Amino acid sequence: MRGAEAFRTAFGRDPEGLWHAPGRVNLIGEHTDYNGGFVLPFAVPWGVTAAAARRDDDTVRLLSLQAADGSAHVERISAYDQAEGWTRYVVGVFWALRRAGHPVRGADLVIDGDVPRGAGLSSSAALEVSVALALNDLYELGLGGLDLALLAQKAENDFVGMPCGIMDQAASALGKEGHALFMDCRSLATRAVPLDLAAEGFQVLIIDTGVHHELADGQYARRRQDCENAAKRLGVESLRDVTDLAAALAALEGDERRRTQHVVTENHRVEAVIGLLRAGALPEIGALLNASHLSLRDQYEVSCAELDVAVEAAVRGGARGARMTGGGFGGSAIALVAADRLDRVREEVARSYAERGWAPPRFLPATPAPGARRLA
Ligand code: GAF
Repeated sequence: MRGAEAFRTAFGRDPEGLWHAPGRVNLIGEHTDYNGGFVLPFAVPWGVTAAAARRDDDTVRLLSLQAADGSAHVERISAYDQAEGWTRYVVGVFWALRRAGHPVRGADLVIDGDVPRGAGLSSSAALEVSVALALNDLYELGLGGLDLALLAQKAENDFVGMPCGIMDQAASALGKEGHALFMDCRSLATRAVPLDLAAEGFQVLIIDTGVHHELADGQYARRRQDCENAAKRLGVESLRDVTDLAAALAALEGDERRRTQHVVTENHRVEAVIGLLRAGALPEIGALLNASHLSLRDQYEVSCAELDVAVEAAVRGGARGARMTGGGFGGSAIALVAADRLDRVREEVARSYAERGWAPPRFLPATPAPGARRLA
C-alpha cells in the first residue's frame, strides 16, 4: 500500500499498522448536533489512511502525501505549539488523549487521504479519527468508537479551536456499510439505519459546489451562540427541549427566533425520515430533504447561491429531493435521485452553473461505506 511504502522511505522502518477513517455526508439533521438533537449522517467511500508506528520519545513526525505543493514533506513536532495548518488536527488528538490521562507517547505517521478537497465531507474528522484509532491500537488504550469520536471532537474544539458538534467524528468512527447512523446527540445513543439505496434504484448524488466562502468563518460559532441564547431565554437546557414551538416562537424574535424554528423542525424531520425509511418509503423522504434546505436557507441562513442553485436545479432535473449538507456557506449539496434520472439531474445542475459563468460542480455518487477500521 502507498502509505506503507512512503513510511518505509521516509522513516527507514516498517509501520506497525495502517488505519482508515472515512469522511461523511449528512442525509438530514443539520446544525442539530450541538443543540442536543438528532442527526442521520453516513460514512462515505473516501477517507484518510494513517500508517503509524510508536516512538519511545514524545516527538510526532508527520508526512502527508497530499502536501499543498504536491511534494511530500516531514513535519517534526515535539511541542504542541509547533503544530500548524493541517498538523493541528493530528497533534490535537495526541493532546486530547494525553489530557484525558492516556499513556500516549510519540509516533511516526504517514497520512494519505482521498476525501475530495473542500467538498465539506469532513476530511478533518477523518484525519482525527484515523489517528485516534491508530494510537488506540498502538498504545492499547482499549477505547471504543464513541470514546474515540469524543476525543477527536475535543481535539477539534479545544486544540484546533473549531466549536463543532459530535456528528462528523461519530459518523467516521461508527459508520456501517449500507447504513446511515442515527445519533441522539444528547444521550449519544446511536442506531444503524439500513440504507440500501441501490436496491431501491436510487442514489444519493453529492454535488460539490467547489466553493467555500471564507467570509463565513466565524458564522458557525455565531449560530451556536444564537441557539444558546435562545435556549437560555426559553429556560431550557438546549433547543432540543422545546416542545411547544408556537409558544417558543412567540417568546423570541430576530435571529434567535429563526434559529429556533430551524432546529426544532429539523429534529422532527430527522425522526420523520427515520420513520419513512423504516416503512420502506425511501422516495418519500425527498420532500423532507427539500424542507430541510429551505429551513437552512431562510431560517438558519447558512446556505449560499451556489448551494441554492444546485438544489433547485437538481429538483428541476427530477431529483426526489435535495438539500445542502454539512456546515454550509459552500461545500456540497446532496440530491436523492432515481437511477434513471441521474443524467438529467447532472445535466440540469451543470447547465445552471454554466449559465451563471460558474466553474462546473463535481458529481460524486455516495453509498454508505464502513466506518473507521484497521486495514493492516
Ligand atoms: C459541521 C460540524 F462539524 C458538525 O458538528 C455539524 O454541526 C455540522 O457542521 C452542521 O450540521 O460539519
